Amino acid sequence: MAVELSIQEGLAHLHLNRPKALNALSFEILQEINTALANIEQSIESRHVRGLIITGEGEKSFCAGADITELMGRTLSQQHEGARIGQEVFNRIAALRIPSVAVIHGYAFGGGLELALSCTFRIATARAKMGLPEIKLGLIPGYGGTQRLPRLIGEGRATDIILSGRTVEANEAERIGLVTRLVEDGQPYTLGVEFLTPYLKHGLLALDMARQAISRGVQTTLSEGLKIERDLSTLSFQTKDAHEGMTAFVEKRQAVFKDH
Ligand code: CO8
Repeated sequence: MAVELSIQEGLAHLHLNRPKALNALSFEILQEINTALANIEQSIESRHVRGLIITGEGEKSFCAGADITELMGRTLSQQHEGARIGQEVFNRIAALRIPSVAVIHGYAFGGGLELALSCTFRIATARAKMGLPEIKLGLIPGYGGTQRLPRLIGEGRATDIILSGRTVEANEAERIGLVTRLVEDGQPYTLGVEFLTPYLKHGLLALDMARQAISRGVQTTLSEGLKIERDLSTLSFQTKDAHEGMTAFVEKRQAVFKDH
């Protein structure tokens, strides 16, 4: 299997293991990710998982994108179906109720960057290089890049990156908000754990509602967004975690959230 899933200490680890092709995403790998996601969703429901870390095998690459050799000679309807599948898999990652992080320690191009864009966070080491080079192949992104990138870094910067197909180095990626944080070189999974840990002490319900308010709000008007915030904020008061959080504050102790 080119996609390895392990679950330990409340964290799911999705590892792309196809280093000979720089972890390029074949359609089989997309299906494997989909199967792993079903497993992760179940583990979230049974409260065994509170965070997801995605890494790629080898020193060189997180993921070099869709498998270009597979994309050639296909019919229009096959390409359309391929894009639908890729978008569906990445939407599934974006919709997880838990925080997720892609650890970019080398290349993240095309579908590889789109995979990272579907995560809640992206961290990168100084060696990371990323971009959406589809334009150089005579193509445009098909797994969410033209939609998620401008929402993350703004239309102007996204247009530059997509229309030039240029490589964005780690420093620039952090400066423009494409990656959440630059981190020292290290074992990718460990880097992911170190990054996610501070978020995981919070209750999943509040984390999910905050993410929903942000992601739904940025896609609408300010007044509509404020209504979404009002509703979700009111809802957050109804949870037992909210009772525990406020009680713990008054009692001057650490809150223990149980995601209910
Ligand atoms: N697909 C297939 N194989 C790949 C890919 C890829 N995306 N990237 C690298 N490889 C393979 C190479 O062919 C090579 O294989 P081999 O050793 O058998 O020749 C091996 O990985 C190592 O690659 P390089 O020797 O090229 O390594 P370098 O360090 O010299 O270069 C690069 C690394 C810069 C990453 C270079 O490999 C490269 O430019 N790769 C392609 C990057 C790219 O264009 N990605 C975007 C692909 S398109 C896409 O993601 C979305 C399309 C829209 C989908 C729509 C759905 C239908």
